[in-house]
Amino acid sequence: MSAKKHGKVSLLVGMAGSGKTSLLGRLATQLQQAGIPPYVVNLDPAAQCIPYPVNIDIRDTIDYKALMKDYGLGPNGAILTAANLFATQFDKVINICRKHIELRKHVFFDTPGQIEIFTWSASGMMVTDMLASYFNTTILYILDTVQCQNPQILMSNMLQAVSVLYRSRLRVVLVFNKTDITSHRPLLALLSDVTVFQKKLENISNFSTALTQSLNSVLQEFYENLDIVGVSATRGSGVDELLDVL
Ligand SMILES: Nc1nc2c(ncn2[C@@H]2O[C@H](COP(=O)(O)OP(=O)(O)OP(=O)(O)O)[C@@H](O)[C@H]2O)c(=O)[nH]1
Ligand SMILES: [Mg+2]
Repeated sequence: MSAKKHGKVSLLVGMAGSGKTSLLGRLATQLQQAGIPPYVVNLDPAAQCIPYPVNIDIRDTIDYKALMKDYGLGPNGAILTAANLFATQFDKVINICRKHIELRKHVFFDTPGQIEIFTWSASGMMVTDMLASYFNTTILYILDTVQCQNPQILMSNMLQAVSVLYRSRLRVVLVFNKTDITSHRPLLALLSDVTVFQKKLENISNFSTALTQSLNSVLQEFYENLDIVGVSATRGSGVDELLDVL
């Protein structure tokens, strides 16, 4: 039986600080309590503290600060180089995941804060393609609900999400995080109704409002085919619903 029939692989991607690591911590805790601990891979070489038990950690094999020093790289260059180096060994990660996925229902991958390092690099693409060829793979695109109250930030996130979808051709679930601070529901109305979006933009006047409005109209078809969930990594609300859609 192919590995695609067992367990699910989820890649958590999103803008810096959207809550990828916190959400993964919450998912891991909840699944652990339910008696089905996930298998967890950290792909962020610059992660400082990780609130979940990690099974495979890029930091165990690659020291990105040493890369900065040895090759005269800046932080982003070093993170990208770390990702490239790790990608050359990714067949080993796949083999380990294949062994574990039959027993564990979920495998989660945390990704670097600088979203483009994962979504637009050759190594990010390679990792995504390899995972997709072996496992049922979903991209969880994490959004900061508080920041997305600004329609232009919301639209920037939507453009990222749509580009991740078209580049990876994988299923994308939009996960509005930090709903303990503010609800994501008004944003759903904003996305699904172009007139509501237009109204919200009327209060903001700068050169990009017309562009933002046009983009929203173009992306209507994209939203229709998406699963959208609101969660709070801090409080745990919505996490069961998220697990249901995975
Ligand atoms: N109120 C609230 N804060 C949250 C939530 N999730 C994360 N945060 C906070 O948001 C900040 C960023 O969280 P992280 O989990 O580090 O976000 P990240 O996307 O992994 O960050 P990078 O890896 O640096 O991109 C931290 O201060 C978290 O405590 C949430 O659900 N509610
Ligand atoms: Mg993180």
